[in-house]
Amino acid sequence: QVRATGHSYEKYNTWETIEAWTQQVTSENPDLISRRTIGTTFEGRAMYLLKVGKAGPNKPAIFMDCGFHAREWISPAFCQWFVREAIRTYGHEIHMTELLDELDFYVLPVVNIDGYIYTWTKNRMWRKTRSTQAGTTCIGTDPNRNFDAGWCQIGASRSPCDETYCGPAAESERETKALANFIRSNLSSIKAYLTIHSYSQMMLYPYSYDYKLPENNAELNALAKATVKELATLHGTKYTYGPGATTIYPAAGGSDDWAYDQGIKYSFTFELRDKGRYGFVLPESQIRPTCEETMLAIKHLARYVLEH
Ligand code: ING
Ligand code: ZN
Repeated sequence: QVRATGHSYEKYNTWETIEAWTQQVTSENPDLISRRTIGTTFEGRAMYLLKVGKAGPNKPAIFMDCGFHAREWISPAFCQWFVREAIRTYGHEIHMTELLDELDFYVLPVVNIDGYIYTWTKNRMWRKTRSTQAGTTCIGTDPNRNFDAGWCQIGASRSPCDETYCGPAAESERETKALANFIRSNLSSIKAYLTIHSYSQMMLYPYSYDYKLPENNAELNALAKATVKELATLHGTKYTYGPGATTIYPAAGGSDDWAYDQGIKYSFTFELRDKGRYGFVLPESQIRPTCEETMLAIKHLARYVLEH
């Protein structure tokens, strides 16, 4: 099943191929894309972050990451698709042109690179990082239980062998530390935080670590409602939306809650297709329709953020 090389937007790509793609897409589009390394993974791989937008002074930014959980392959596929659509339509489609003229998108194509590779080589259903620690033979922390937002208080496990292990401390993972450090360093520009997961077809906003509602709950609810309505216009795909704790399940340590509490008032988790028929093993034939409809959602959201 593993292809030696050859990137395709309509196939799932290996990390090796995605890494080469980050280099190529950057060198071929220097006026729109720059690449930097924000850290390294537990196994020592570089974490690449793409900045997508037309250069300009003091631009606001939207941060989007993919590939928190190793087995959610449609997520990295979407980040790649987003970058392709940005470069393909800039200067041709007025909405994308305006977005990239006025905003920068920070795109982190795969957060949990070590885990992603493990799903290609050893276990397709792996979720966590691949970090080890003294005192246990169990491997990995759930990166979406590892942020400093009600850390490990609910919907997370303190047992290293569990799928929702919160880690020995908040930001114990090199991957979550790198992401959090980047966001902390760029808080003045980052207006929205988006994190792409699968599956369930949901658009979630804070909080997940508590049943309390965010201060701008009414606004986030209206924005989510309009965004999922836009998404459905293409193929009729239905999303539910709402605060994480009551819409999916209570879970502490998530990146969206943490980003929100850092002051990023538009913070969302997307759970892409499907609703369980294929689950994490979404067929490659669904990459295109899933990414196309998700593009509508992200563009709608970005436009809203730009105007508010
Ligand atoms: N779902 C998310 C998870 O990490 C989530 C749901 C979102 C939890 C936001 C906490 C905060 O469990 C998937 N599919 O990973
Ligand atoms: Zn996930």
